[in-house]
Amino acid sequence: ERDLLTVGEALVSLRSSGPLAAGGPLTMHLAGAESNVAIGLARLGHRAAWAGRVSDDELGEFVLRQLRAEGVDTTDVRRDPQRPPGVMFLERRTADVSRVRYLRAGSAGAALDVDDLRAPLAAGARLLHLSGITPALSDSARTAVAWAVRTAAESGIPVSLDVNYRAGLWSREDARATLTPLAGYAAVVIASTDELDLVTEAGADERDAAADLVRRGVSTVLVKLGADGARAWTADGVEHVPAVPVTAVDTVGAGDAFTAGYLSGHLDGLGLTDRLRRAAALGAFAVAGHGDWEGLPRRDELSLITGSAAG
Ligand code: KDG
Repeated sequence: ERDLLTVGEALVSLRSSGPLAAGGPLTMHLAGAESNVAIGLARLGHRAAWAGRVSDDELGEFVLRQLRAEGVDTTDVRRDPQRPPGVMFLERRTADVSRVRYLRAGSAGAALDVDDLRAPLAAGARLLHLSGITPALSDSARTAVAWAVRTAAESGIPVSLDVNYRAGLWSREDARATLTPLAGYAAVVIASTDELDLVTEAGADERDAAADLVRRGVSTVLVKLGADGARAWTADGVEHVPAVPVTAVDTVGAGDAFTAGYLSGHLDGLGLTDRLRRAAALGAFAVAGHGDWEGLPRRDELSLITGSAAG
């Protein structure tokens, strides 16, 4: 059985080391919040599958080859001969400021629909991971995510939902209307502090938002605090984990790494404290290296970053 099934859009990310308007070399990478999580888990030895649509061209082939090279199961990926790849530019505008520009409207990945998900859901998994990016991509993707969440809940597959609000894709009002009901089906909800009001009607106060989610059946609410670590809210109370101090060179992908570490700990049967420590360790690996996922550890590397005793 698969440990993790995740679904979303994988993107071709073109990274610049300076302002895009000035041109200059771009390097090509695989990006995508859910595929980042799948890679994080596969690196740690879990059986992780990613499902979605890719373009039926060289760029779709690039996406698949990257995932396969990382040991991610791509059996259920569909190739769409009609639609282009989803592309993003990641522009390093200054040393501290990066900007994202998407060319993904009408992409293969955005055309995801329920039929794409029947086989992977039927195959089963110990966890289903989704992000709030996918339902922002199209009506059919929104329907597909809602269907997957309900189907998983009915089959007893715990769902984790990372809010991952992307202002370039939809308004906060639309995100809230879609994500608040979905969150009620999730076992784990992951959000940064400024995303909590998108999964509850209880407002932006962290304690109130977490309490509302727990009341609605969510087991664990993970609130990401960046350099301050994270807090986990459960029916038993709240627990804080500090970030592991490292020299940060690139924070993109840190949230996905955090999620992968947490879910890895869950799959390994660790208690909450050790799950959080593994999450913090993976977040540290992600920020300490360039790229969304390239710096993530194999299992034997977990102890390279101090504080990550959760190996
Ligand atoms: O979490 C990192 C992602 O933001 C990046 O890989 C691209 O999935 C992506 C998105 O839609 O922004």
